[in-house]
Amino acid sequence: MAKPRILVTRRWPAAVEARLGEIFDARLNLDDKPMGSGDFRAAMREYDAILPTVTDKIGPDALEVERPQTRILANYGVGYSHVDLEQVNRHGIVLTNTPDVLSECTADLAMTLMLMVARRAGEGERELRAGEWTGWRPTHMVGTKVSGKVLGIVGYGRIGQEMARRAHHGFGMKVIVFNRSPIAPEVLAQCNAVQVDTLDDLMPLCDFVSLHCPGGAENRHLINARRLGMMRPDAFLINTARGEVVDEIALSQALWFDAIGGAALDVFDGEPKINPTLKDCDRLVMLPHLGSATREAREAMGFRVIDNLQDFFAGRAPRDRVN
Ligand code: 8YV
Repeated sequence: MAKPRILVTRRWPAAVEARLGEIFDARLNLDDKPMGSGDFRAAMREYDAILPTVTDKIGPDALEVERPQTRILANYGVGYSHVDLEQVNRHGIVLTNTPDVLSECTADLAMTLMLMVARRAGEGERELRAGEWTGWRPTHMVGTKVSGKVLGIVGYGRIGQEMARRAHHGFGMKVIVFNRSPIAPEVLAQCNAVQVDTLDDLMPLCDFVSLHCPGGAENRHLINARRLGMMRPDAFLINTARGEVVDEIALSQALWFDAIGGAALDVFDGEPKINPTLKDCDRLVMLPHLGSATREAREAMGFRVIDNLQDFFAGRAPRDRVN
């Protein structure tokens, strides 16, 4: 039987690419550039499976193909708000993602951001490298203590729970949770967490608010001017979820006017373009979407995609099917 033809839209870790080449008739995008909708439509006519990432905007244009050859989109990543699910379903295409394998690393990065913004690590490194450090003094670059503070977690899925574990067991933080559906008491009890009914209940209670919910239309600007206004003036916002969850203009205004203590972002609306209003903000840490960027997570994500494809082409239900 002929091997399934698959298109990998970006470069992946070498070990995963090698394995893909053994199992499938794999075409790698050697340019490693994001695909446009025209290229995506052409690929839909040609490949049995496409393996996209967050940089492939798979909207209605990209999917406007009569009777596509593609039967499965095996996304490299857990979030899939870049895929138009309605159109994918209309074509009867299966969509899978890669949960679990990146949860720890993404939570590690959210902790990194929380510590960086509270302890002014980015500012400190910039000052030192610029040769502007004049030496130790009691009032130099004084930040905010993290240990023992109140952390609000928005979205208590796998990554949110990993964040809670680190914050509670490692840093003695008190964890408050907002999640659309109720979380089982035994799961909350693992971190002595308390679930509140609404996001409005959570915002004013926290020293840190960390976002771990999905992106997409439903959560667009969940953190808006009104909710930023509910935060304590010394509180910090952390986003490792999706850029669109935060109204970035409202956030830059909150930072300019000292309405909140600071923010740390790993994801941006319309990334890799950065809203210019953010670039001028002090007390803002920005990283280039590094949540899952460890050797371990990126390899595990790739092998998880392979598991899903092997199940699919063997006629079994892929474990990470999302539609
Ligand atoms: C991925 C992510 O690396 O998995 C996700 O949802 O945000 C990232 O960590 C990226 O999306 C690649 O598709």
